[in-house]
Amino acid sequence: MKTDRSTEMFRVASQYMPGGVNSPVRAFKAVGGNPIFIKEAHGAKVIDVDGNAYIDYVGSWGPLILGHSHPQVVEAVCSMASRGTSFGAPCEAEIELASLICAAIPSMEMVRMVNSGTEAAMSAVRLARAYTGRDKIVKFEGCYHGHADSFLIKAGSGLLTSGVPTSPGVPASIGELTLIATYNDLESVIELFNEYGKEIAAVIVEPAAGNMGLVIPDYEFLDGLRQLTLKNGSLLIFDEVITGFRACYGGFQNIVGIRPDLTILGKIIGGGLPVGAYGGSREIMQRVSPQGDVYQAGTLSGNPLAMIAGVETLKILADDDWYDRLEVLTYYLTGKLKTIFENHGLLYEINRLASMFTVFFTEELVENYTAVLSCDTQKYGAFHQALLNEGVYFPPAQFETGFISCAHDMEDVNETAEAVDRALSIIQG
Ligand code: KE4
Repeated sequence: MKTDRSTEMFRVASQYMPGGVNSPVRAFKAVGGNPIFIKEAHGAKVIDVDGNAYIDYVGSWGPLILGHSHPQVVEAVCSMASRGTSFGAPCEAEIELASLICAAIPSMEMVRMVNSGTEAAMSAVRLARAYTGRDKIVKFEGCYHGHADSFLIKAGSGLLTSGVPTSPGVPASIGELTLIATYNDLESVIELFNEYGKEIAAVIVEPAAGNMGLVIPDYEFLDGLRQLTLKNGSLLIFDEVITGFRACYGGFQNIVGIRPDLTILGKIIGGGLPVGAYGGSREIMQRVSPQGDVYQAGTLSGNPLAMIAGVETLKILADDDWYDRLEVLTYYLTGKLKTIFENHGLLYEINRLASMFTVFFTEELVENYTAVLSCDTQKYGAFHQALLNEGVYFPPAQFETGFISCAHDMEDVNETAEAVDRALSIIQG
């Protein structure tokens, strides 16, 4: 692929923005080479500034479950924009989106809209601390809940990719309030509750972990968290920023049948525009200002463009058998990839859940953080670069999740499989 314009843009961007990007994982540091600059995107494809088209499995890191530039979403956003982009006052679209979310996720009796998953996660933790009168939280190695100080302790996603799971700049006094446990290891949580039980405000967890690459939860682990928090008067927070409306029309909680006290959403509910949300029981949520005393605010929270994009996206997802189609297509893709990797002598692990998947460059079963760390990230980098040159855009980091959209079809999947076969031949030499 000729990518001269991307290379030049990256050079200029790097003069104005740290690392030439506005979010670290986009910089391709984990896979080598320069990031491609995207000019436009339609359906399952992105097109870079040099005119190269790629089958896209990043999907803007999850929001684009319908595919890029869905006509109904674009039309709704353009129509709204012609009537205003932000009012700093209530609008009907907020009610529409809030009611759709609460109807789809029964544990969310009330919801507050914010502008990112980070903002939703930090607000939910503040609310849990106020509601319980406690300060400590439990999070899991390799899970990522955005970049608020409390979460940048042994975090996943870009921190894991950069090899700095705990970020500088987080005061020790804050870090000490975040207790770390091991994903899918209930015993590691029991030990923390035995020592700090009555100090723990909340356990925050990705019910299916997407920031180590995709790690599937053990049901007993999730159910154990629910029992432990109930027993100790702590809240259980499900971070469904990735899984919300991705695994089904609602939360992953709808599938596992576990009712958390608070849920965090983002990505899909904004249809590709900046959004986040947190919600839970009426009893807990009524503590949020101005109804209650727990302060949280935002200039663009509930802005009509993100709301209308989210409403349109959820309405489309609700009225068809999209989730069945996504499941079948993802099953088909990962089955073909498994065979192709084996044909190249690579017995790699491929985790799949609904329309999420990760090819782990390790032969170990990947059920926890330790197994994730056994991945050959160098080889993943070479694979990513070779695949990009074959016109397929996988996540530019081993510790991220790939996404299939409603716009992908069998032709895309077959083209992808052929491209993977060629890329493996190239890197295997
Ligand atoms: P944002 O602040 O990026 O909207 O959401 C933070 C967040 C919270 N919780 C979960 C489970 C998340 O996955 C995220 C953000 N996801 C990453 C990708 N794994 C966003 C991509 C990026 O950081 O550029």
